[in-house]
Amino acid sequence: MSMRPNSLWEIWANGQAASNCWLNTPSAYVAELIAHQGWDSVTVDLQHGMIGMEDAYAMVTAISTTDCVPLVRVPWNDPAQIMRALDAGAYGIIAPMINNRQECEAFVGACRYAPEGYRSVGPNRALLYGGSSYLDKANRTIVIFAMIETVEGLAHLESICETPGLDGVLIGPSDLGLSMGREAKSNQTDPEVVEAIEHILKTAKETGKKTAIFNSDVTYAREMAEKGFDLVTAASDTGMIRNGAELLKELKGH
Ligand code: 3PY
Ligand code: MG
Repeated sequence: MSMRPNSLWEIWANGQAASNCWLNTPSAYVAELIAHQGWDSVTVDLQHGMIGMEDAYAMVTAISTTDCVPLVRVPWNDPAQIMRALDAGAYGIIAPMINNRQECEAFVGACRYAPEGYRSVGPNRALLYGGSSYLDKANRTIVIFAMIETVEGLAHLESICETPGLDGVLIGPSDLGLSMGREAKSNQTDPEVVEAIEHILKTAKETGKKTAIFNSDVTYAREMAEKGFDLVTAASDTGMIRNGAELLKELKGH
């Protein structure tokens, strides 16, 4: 039996941008509901939001009732958390705040089995989800993104992007803005931050890496896809609930 493919690779081979939805809510049901909407991938966020590793197991399982690709943002560049998320069946790992080559190499190593890395063997649920060739194929199937969201990461961008085994970089516009002494917000229009975002996009592409960006607005996310990003976050579970709650204003007539 072969390993279940990661459809993100197919989307990229076709020159398309993948649509991603962000999950902050510790709920398998919410994860399942969103995965059924047809997003190419969803990201279970263990860094911010309210989700713990136990919640993440149930969420990743719920997501796998669909073809939606389960990604996990780990709370930090911590091999222990990365390995647990992978063993639960995450088909992609996002590590926050990668600042230099050394941190990036540690990240890649935690995600890859030997000889490419030092991921420990014990795939458990990942074997059920991925299939019996998981051990042989995981290194080439699982997608890993280093987040560029600090001035230090920007300063070491090229060497981070050149790290062997890294698949792509993901821009965190809020932290990036804050780190640059600008406003911490998504959907950046600040010229200095926009310039940095474009620089990251160009450098990552030149080094053959995939490019991803967090956004909280659908129009902005579409623009990012048109600029050439390979994966765009366009919405989150909590954002959708907040938008839905605006209906109360309609009810009240203001
Ligand atoms: C940021 O904008 O800093 C992020 O990490 C997005 O989640
Ligand atoms: Mg961030």
